[in-house]
Amino acid sequence: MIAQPERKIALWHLGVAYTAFLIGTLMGVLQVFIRNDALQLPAWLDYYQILTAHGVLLALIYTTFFIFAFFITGMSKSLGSFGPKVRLFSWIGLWVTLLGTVMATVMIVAGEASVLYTFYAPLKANGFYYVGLALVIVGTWISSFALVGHYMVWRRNNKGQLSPLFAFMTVTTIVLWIIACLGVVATVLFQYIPWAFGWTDTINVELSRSLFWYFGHPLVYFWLLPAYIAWYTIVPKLLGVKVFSDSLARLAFVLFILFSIPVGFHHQLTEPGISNFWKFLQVVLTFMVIVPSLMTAFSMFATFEISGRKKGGTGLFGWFKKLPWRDVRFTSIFIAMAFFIPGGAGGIINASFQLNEVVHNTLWIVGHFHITVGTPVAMTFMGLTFWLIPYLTGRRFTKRMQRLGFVQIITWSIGMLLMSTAQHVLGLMGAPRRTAYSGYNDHPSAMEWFDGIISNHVTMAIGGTILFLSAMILMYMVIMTMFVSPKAETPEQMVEFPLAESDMSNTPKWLENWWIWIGIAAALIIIAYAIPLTHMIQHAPPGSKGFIT
Ligand code: HAS
Ligand code: CU
Repeated sequence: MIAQPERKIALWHLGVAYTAFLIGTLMGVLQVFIRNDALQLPAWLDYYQILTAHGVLLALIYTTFFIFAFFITGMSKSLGSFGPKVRLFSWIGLWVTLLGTVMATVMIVAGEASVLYTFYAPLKANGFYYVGLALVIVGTWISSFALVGHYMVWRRNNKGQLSPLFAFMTVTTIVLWIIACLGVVATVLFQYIPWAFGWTDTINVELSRSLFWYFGHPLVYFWLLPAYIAWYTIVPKLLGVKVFSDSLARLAFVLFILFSIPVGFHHQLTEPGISNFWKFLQVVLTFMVIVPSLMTAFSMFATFEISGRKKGGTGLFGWFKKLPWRDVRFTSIFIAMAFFIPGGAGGIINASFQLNEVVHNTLWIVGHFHITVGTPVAMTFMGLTFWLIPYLTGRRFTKRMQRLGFVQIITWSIGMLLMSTAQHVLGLMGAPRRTAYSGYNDHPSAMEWFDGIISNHVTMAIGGTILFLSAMILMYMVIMTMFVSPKAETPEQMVEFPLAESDMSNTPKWLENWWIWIGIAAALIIIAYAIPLTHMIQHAPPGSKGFIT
């Protein structure tokens, strides 16, 4: 059991995370009903406002607070208790991030920031919305430095040793996060804030988007890597085996530092102002960043197979039956992984220069991110929540809760399957995204397109409703395990932090030489971005004044 102060910090993070989750999922279900014309919003609420709240609260706030709760618990578990400074800075980080969150949320609720979670210029929000976002980033940096400080103390006390896998992966994710944030910090501080407060009249739109996506793509790996940490370090424990390969796992993570940043143009393939050469270069690098995910898939299959064979599974798929399906901590994560197969394949389609023309700005993309961040990542986090909260509160994870857990993950899977399949198909038929009104449903001939069972806005709404139900079950479980479930009294009732053993005897030491990786990453970033960004500044068209929806 980790020390009480860390438990408290982690629980506070989880409390904020699930408050954001509650509001965010409510906004989600409103979303699919409006899309279906089944709901007319009252005059004081607007489609873009709830879409912004949905995106910001789930994709940015829920994830971030959950991730830090997981990191804080895992770092204390694997490296030992935090010193007083690390604790202090973790608290300050929490409060600053929370302050920023509240500011940004108030602005959204007040209708002053209906700019969606990508806050593309020339859509313009109240200046305090951007200040709120900046505080969120600063807060996460403070929390990050606290964790890195904890790691450095450990390294000083354990000279020449490789750090435990959990800590290594946490630091990798933080390094990635800090480098990624530089882009969004630059655009928010030097472009959006002066523009929103009226200190400058116009904004360089293309530059702001490019700096945003410099951050926006690695942002998705900031969500994904904590899920991968669970896949690599928690799943083997649940299966009763060791980590398949410590060095493979570390190498995969290091590759994310190298290749996840110089790829942001794959979100801007349809935009003018960036020449094809730079788009193509970044597409090539995007295909490089697929490699560590394929390595992860390989590792997972190897882990399953080793554990299955150990339990007597024979034949090509015999191991499959031997997996611990009755353990909701495992089954949740397994389903999450399974969703990532089509999710990742969709990503490869998006990244393919020409195919992007077909799917860009359609509901296909919305389908894509609901089966990447919305299931592989979110459902891994749910599977972790089941034991993380009772572990931190010292309460039991009762049989009844475990059964509810199954209901929760199965409803989430069915809801996502219906909703995201409908979104993918509708997208291919041309249904646009990021828009309240498409007009397609009005035209009699177009009606037919959208009448298929899967390609139907009703399917999407049914999926969305099931998802909301599932979210409410999860909220119930969160509240129970946080405040109500009986305290664990016997050792069998105690919930453990299932951390697998990792054999580091063959792991090369250079994998933990951060300066090598940061250096190569910086070089790749400069190659991919220096010239096109300079062009955007030198040959900028007249700036844009800004629009408020
Ligand atoms: Fe993406 C747009 C390309 C991964 C999230 N992506 C988005 C947006 C979001 C998002 C939020 O190139 C929308 C942004 C917006 O609002 O405009 N994406 C990729 C590529 C990958 C990828 C190449 N995306 C993610 C992840 C996300 C995420 C991860 C969140 C966490 N994405 C794009 C592109 C766009 C885009 C374009 C812009 C589109 C446009 O035009 O606007 C890759 O990283 C994917 C690699 C993954 C794999 C899968 C490996 C499989 C594994 C599972 C193994 C399973 C097991 C279980 C072991 C190759 C690891 C076995 C089970 C059995 C049942 C057998
Ligand atoms: Cu991307």
